[in-house]
Amino acid sequence: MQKRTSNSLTLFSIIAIVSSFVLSCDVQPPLPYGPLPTPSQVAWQQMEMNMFCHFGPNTFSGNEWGDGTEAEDLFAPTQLDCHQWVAVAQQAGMKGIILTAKHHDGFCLWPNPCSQHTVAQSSWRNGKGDVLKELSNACHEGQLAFGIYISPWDRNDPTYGTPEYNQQFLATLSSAHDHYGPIFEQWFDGANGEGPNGKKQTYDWEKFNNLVLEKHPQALIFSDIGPGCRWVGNESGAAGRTCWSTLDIDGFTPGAGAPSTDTLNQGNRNGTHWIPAETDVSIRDGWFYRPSEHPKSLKTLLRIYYTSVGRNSLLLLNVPPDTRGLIPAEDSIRLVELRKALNDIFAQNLLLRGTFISEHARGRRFGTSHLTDQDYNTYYATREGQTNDLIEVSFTQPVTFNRVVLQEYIPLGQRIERFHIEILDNDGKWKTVATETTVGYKRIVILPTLTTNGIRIFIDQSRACPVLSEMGLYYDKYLTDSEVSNL
Ligand code: FUL
Repeated sequence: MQKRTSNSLTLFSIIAIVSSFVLSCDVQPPLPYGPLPTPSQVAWQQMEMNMFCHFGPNTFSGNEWGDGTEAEDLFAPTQLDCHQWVAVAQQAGMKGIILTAKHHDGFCLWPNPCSQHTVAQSSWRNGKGDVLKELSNACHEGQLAFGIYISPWDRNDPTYGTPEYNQQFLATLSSAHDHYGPIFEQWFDGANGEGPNGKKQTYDWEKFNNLVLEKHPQALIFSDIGPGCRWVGNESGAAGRTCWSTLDIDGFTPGAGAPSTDTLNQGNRNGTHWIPAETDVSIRDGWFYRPSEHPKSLKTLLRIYYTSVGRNSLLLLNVPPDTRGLIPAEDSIRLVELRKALNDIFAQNLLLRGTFISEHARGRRFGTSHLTDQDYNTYYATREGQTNDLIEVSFTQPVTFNRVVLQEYIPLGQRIERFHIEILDNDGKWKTVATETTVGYKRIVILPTLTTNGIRIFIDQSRACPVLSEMGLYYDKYLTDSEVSNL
């Protein structure tokens, strides 16, 4: 009897040891893969939508590019109220605002001591006005992040086109970065035209970047090639349907030396650096306010949302203040409509009504329950080395949907490179309804409206075991199927 007990105990211990070994193998988090985002890049991507404000002499002249000869007095907003800009951004659900502190015309919206072409030389508020100060304070109060666009191209500065200009530009950067922080994003325009003396400048990008990061180590630097985030390659609001957050930058520069716009649009599958795409596009035709222009329709803005945020990119939507220094009512109304539509569309994840099974879950700790828990930091994963998978969800009552949302947990890298979606047809057969490539931080697959009792997501190819934070099925009643058929 004694012997039998000890035998069963031994057997029990062996089983316990083996199963705890198996379980512990299963419950280790997945290993990171490839280039990884910094915590600031992850936080930036989670902002999803920010507001760009083009404001300056062009607001008053109606030009898109001033030539630098504009009189300082041209800049004369009559009712500037940056709190109103912040309120509009908040209502739209945006998380930050980036202001054109200096556009190509060289005019500085703050009293930059290294320039003679600034608000201090204008009669506006007797030369005591400072838009950077007002907006950075308003953002701070409204808990929005504050960023600055400062154009290296300067059509006013007499030193432009000489090595002296780079020193001058560094001093300008210092002035803006010393007084209005924290700065979450420095936006460097790649445009590089001629200065007042007809010369072009060779920019010292390394020094420019170093200065920004010295002053604000958390800031993301935008340029055609980062290093924080990259231009998406167009100004029409569309990231690539395939969109890697990784990019090869060795041997490239911002501007004329940048990779092709197609590459910027799609990233590089084997890219050496994590440089996610930012989609900058204007709510109106131009970047600056013009009374003859009007905001895009709600449907167009929704499509832009799908082709930017829905394609692993951040949307930087330009909303230009007018000559009063206020965002016109028609733009703010449109943004409220956009927010309401997005809230409606994504209010209800229909997957919550379903029952999940998956082929290769990495144990319960990384099981399918995390896919719908609305917590980005918990995730589903397959076992190490398992680079394809099938996640099936069945419903007792049919569901009607037209959007599928997938989110990878990007702190561990971007992995998925091919997936397809099937639904259960009326005749009980599985039918493929989408075949796509990358996922990244967020991928919204646009489908015609479908009603089904089952859906399958096949991860067909992944660079390492797939790691998915969230998954959702939604119904968008704002756009008809034909209005999104080309997305
Ligand atoms: C471009 C500029 O030339 C436009 O005026 C605008 O500022 C846009 C965001 O970037 O390169």
